[in-house]
Amino acid sequence: MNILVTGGAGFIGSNFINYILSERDDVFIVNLDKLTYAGNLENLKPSEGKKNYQFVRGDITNNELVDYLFKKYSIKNVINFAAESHVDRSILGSEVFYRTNVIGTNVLLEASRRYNIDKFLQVSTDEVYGSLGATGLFTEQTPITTNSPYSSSKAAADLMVQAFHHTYGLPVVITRCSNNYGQLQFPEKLIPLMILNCLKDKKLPVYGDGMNVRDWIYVIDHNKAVELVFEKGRVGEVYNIGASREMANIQIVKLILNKLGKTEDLIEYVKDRPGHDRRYAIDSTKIQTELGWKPSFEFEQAMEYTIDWYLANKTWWERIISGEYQKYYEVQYGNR
Ligand code: NAD
Ligand code: TDX
Repeated sequence: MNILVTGGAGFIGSNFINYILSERDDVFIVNLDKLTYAGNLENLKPSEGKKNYQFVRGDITNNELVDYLFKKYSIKNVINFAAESHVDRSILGSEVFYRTNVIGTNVLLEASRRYNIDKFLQVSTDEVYGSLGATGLFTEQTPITTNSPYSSSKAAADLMVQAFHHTYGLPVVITRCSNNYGQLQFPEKLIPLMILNCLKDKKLPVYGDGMNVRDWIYVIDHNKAVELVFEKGRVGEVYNIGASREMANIQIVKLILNKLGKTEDLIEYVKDRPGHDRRYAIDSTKIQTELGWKPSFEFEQAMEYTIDWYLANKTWWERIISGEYQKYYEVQYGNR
């Protein structure tokens, strides 16, 4: 089975490819990734050199390239991870978010239609459902309500994917997952950012009152769910993915401080993120009852692996933070 995986050099996509290729030899994966600031080929060391793996550097918005790859590799399946993925960056500048997340998805859908593919899986997010109050959960029926340029670009892509199913009969499935954590996550996101700042005794910038809630899932659990939906999900359907682990941001920060033996003086409450969604929480009953998925990693344990991974892989993150990321950090947080 030939699968075009896009964005496979990023956090979730590289964990996906490494996981799939360590488990299966009935797939041939072409990884199309632009290698933006977030893409890192080092993430794919375990897969490099495998005969059923091919990396291609390129942009999903490039029609000619995408067409060429579908033809050359007889692509019959697409799993679209490629995206601009960071909410704060979308607030600083939205254009590239719409270009990659919307136009890029359109290019992939058009090629999928031309080549009459068997399955198109769109990797989406719970952020398309907007924000919850103190109670309630997002189900697949929750109306789309987006608040950031990032989430609106992901929602636009989801609607387009569904339109291609309704109009052209393209065999699509969509997954909407909650916040991921784990090895290889770019240190602009909450958990790796706080781990690295702690290790360097830098202030920990907590937005607003620190009481915004996210529902955390270990990246491998997300990827196993993506694999299952890809294999067995009903065409045209949306599947929520989440591990029912709601945490206020400040609880996450204190857990990291505690594990690294640092004190709470490092915490600094900073100006809130504009339009900051208050709470996300996923109801994953559908994937559990229909496809038999359930998360297998326990939160405290998987957070422990994650923190240990950053401790053991200093050269990985030092190389990252010495480059482009440093400029972004200064714009976002000043010289803290
Ligand atoms: P990431 O930012 O770590 O990786 C994104 C990858 O896409 C990078 O390798 C980058 O080089 C590549 N890319 C960006 N623009 C591209 C383009 N125009 N053409 C080709 N490649 C391009 O993101 P991530 O956290 O791994 O997220 C992967 C997907 O999962 C995204 O679609 C995101 O919306 C979704 N998602 C993420 C989370 C999360 O918590 N991180 C949760 C739910 C859903
Ligand atoms: O420095 C920070 N301080 C802080 O308080 C950062 C980077 C974040 N936060 C807060 C904002 C959020 O409430 O932590 C929470 C998590 O923030 P992010 O890691 O930026 O994730 P979030 O905005 O929730 O979006 C993530 O989950 C859904 C991913 O980045 C998206 O790609 C995914 O779709």
